[in-house]
Amino acid sequence: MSTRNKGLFIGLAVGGAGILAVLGWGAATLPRPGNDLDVLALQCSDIPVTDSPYPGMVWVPGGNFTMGAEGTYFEEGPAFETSVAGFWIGQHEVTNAQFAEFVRATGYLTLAERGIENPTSGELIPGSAVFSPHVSDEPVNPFAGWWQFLADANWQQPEGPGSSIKGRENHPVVHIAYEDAQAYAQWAGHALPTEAQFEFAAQSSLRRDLAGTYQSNTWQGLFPFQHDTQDGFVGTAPVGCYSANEFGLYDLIGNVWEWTETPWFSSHAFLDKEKYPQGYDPNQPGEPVAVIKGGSYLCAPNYCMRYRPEARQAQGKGLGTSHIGFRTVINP
Ligand SMILES: [Ca+2]
Repeated sequence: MSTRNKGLFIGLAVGGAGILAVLGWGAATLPRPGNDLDVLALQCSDIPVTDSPYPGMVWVPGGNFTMGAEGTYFEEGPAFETSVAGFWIGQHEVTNAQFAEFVRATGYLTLAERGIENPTSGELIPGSAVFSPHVSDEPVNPFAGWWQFLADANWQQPEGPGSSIKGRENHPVVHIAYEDAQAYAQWAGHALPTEAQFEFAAQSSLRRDLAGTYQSNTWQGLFPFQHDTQDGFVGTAPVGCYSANEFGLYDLIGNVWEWTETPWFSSHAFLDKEKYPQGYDPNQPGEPVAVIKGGSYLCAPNYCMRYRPEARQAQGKGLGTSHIGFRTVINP
């Protein structure tokens, strides 16, 4: 095993529930899945300014709905009837520009900047997990090679040293751990959505419309080997490139996964929820885990059909990656 692949086991939301990826440590030069490769980049329209007391927020009237689904992935079931009260929610994912404003105002350092603990040495190493399907020469399993723990990767340099968010100001911020998302939300006087709020708001959000036109930024082709980019993007897209849903919300499906404040359990019917206030994922026991929603630019039909409102994924709260971001809500 190369030094790069010395066993750091971290659960990553890459598709299959609770995949354990073996991340290498290092500062390898990676292909840059940012703007450079967005060969078909769409002309993104400006997001309309809403008539809202909270800039950038849209009112979602509450209601009853069927949450969850059956027949696709186990963790989405069982479906059940529930309701949510009305709430305000961000029109789009929090962007790099918005997160930069928060950092300018507070001096906040994200978890990736402060350091992630190497479970082998106990050392704190600044960095994050970057999707990099071609860099791992010794994958322990076919999934492991897709992710690399890259020293000094963080929201400001999403592909590590030498990369930047210049030109990506309107892209969703990534490499955001749960506490980072929560810190931003608190600063703004907002909160993170619950899973039910996200799912309710996303009900009319689509991957593709009836004409086959892509309505969200996902993966087309055989993941992770071939990306046909019919939706216009390889990596993240600027927020608002696709049609808004019935509530006027963009990119709930696709682009980046989004944190919710809801602890993760492996099904809606999990019995011992009170016993695990920080959630429970058998693939990473003892690790606080939250539900992330909406899927990302890496979700493909052959691997991760989680570009659907009812889809859900476990994510360890201590790790953001290059395909997880967030948006916020205001609960009146
Ligand atoms: Ca999203």
